[in-house]
Amino acid sequence: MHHVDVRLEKDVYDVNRRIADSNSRRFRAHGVRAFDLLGAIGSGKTALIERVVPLLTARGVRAGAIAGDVYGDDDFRRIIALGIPAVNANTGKECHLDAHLVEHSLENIDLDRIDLLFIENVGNMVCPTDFPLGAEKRVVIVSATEGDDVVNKHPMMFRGCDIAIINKIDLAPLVGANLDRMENDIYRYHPGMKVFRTNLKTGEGIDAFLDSLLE
Ligand SMILES: Nc1nc2c(ncn2[C@@H]2O[C@H](COP(=O)(O)OP(=O)(O)O)[C@@H](O)[C@H]2O)c(=O)[nH]1
Ligand SMILES: [Mg+2]
Repeated sequence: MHHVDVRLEKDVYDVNRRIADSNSRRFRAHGVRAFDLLGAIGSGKTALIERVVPLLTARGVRAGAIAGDVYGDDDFRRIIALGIPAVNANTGKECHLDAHLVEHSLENIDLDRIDLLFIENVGNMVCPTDFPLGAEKRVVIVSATEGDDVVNKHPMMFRGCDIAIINKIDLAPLVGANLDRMENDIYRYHPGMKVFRTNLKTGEGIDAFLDSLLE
């Protein structure tokens, strides 16, 4: 029985990987750069999209987004308010997006009308790690209010991502979070990782992040 379970799990990952590769080819065929945004509920994934989209528009980059959530359209509404094309992707009860759901969402977004696609994953620090979506880079956002041990508790998340953001730095003093500890924990799990500290309420730190994202 145990062998069957393990086998099944491997198949699920293999199927996801194949569809992710196909998504990736599709993005490239349309000249779209896709980025997977990961992090806990409330870490600042949607806030990041809200901050970055006007900067992209100013650079002549047309953005679009897939809003991934278990339920509802709260994020979708915030993204639509930015005036960019967006698709709402509800997982129902799954704690992560998968490549197939992204493939399906792409039926409702015209890739020829955008240059860049944000895929906001379901708020979760564990489940999404095993499910690549076909994005060029994975960005993980943690916030000071999650506790400065949050990085240490999630090695797989930081190993699997390309860029890390430590957000809500304005609140660090209020919750007693040691930002240096968070950053050092990131380097321990992922030496050489690109790390940015942001306050998404004010936009502090966002330009440096954006340069790195687009490089
Ligand atoms: N003080 C402060 N609040 C923030 C910051 N970034 C996001 N928030 C707030 O945190 C809450 C959750 O942000 P949201 O982007 O919805 O998180 P998501 O669940 O990861 O998409 C919202 O009320 C944001 O306004 C920040 O840097 N500082
Ligand atoms: Mg959100």
